[in-house]
Amino acid sequence: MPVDVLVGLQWGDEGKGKIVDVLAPTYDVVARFQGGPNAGHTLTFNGTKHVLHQVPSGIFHPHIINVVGNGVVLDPVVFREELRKLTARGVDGTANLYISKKAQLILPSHRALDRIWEEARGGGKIGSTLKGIGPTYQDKIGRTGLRVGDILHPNFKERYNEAVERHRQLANFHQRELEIEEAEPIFFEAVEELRQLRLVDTEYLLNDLLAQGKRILAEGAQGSLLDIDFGTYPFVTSSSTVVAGACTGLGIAPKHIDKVYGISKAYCTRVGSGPFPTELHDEVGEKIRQAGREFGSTTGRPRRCGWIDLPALRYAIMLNGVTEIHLMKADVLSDFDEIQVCTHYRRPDGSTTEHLPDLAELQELTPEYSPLPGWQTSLDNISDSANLPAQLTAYVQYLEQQLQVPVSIVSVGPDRISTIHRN
Ligand code: 2SA
Ligand code: MG
Repeated sequence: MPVDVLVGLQWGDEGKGKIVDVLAPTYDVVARFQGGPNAGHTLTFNGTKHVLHQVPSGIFHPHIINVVGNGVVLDPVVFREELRKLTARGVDGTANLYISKKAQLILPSHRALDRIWEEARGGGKIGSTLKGIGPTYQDKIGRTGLRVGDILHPNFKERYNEAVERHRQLANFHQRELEIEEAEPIFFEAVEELRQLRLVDTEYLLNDLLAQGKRILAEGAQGSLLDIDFGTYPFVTSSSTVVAGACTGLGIAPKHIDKVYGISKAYCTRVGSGPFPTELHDEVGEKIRQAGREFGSTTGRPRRCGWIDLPALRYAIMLNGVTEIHLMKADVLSDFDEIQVCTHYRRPDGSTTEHLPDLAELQELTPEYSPLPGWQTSLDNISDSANLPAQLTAYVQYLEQQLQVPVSIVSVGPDRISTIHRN
């Protein structure tokens, strides 16, 4: 069963990009199955930091085929920018890159609508990345979207104009104009370049590769608690971020899926609005933000920070069938005398629950914590799990026992080499 899936177990930014980079050498294919330029996957090696948005994180390994699947929403302008940056760094991003003809296209008018709709929400803003994600998926589900394959047809411009006209009417509903005149010529230039790439039916490509015994790593974006169905709706993204999304977003049958890597920070963050039970509004939260450099890698927004949340992790593990956990950014907690772990929530009536309820109830819950001793020592230069401080090992073992899933990797720094494999 040669498809393994990697998903975030929290609200994104768990460190998925780094882990794909670490695991990539053992795979033949890395495929993105949902999301788009809202994602920011950070990879650090040989002293250089790279941030990828739409290009799969296998791109730095010349032997790997990288696939942008049908479940993705693709912005040709951002994509071209990413490929140019890679070229400037000596990486030929296009050599082994395939893009699904069924992926949805993000138009300049989708980006404009994202902003108009966010502004119209007033105090109830989602805190979207303003990359046009919601409006593009809305067109997809509404069966009015334009897909990558459509750029190959002579009537593309006509269909584009029809879409923009529809978007103009939606903007007018909010007494707003679209303001896309500057963006349009750049969009069409980028579409022209996209046309030169390998635009294929990636579901056939992937299943042919599977038939040849090739190994595929499906790279999730955002996190399980941002899933359109199971996340903290409506404060979610517009795609299926859980493992099931890999099947629909790539055209791969469930029987091919083997391992499910669940990526979690040693603490928790969220960027954008919405409930976050273990959020810290005090200096401890600020200390985590500074130590973890917790600022959005796409938008630069400060991320909200808090302690690890076991009920939320159990929920994500259940939804994804996680077979192993990778615990990220343990080094960020190196300077704390105590680490808090949320074990359950308390309701206003005094009763407790270990379930993640829906929005209204979630906002009324108070997290309850168990403290664990911190390790208060640097994790720099540790490369073997036997050399981890005893308190960190105890923390990891506590999580394993509470979550009933092995923690197979502990990450102790952003670099590829700061990765500790546990057996
Ligand atoms: P959207 O733009 O419609 O998907 O926004 C909807 C919600 O999903 C959240 N979201 C994210 N959360 C964490 N990380 C993401 N990627 C970037 C990063 C974000 C950034 O890696 O740092 O740079 O700000 C991501 N993408 C979407 C978003 O905050 C909304 O809550
Ligand atoms: Mg990110």
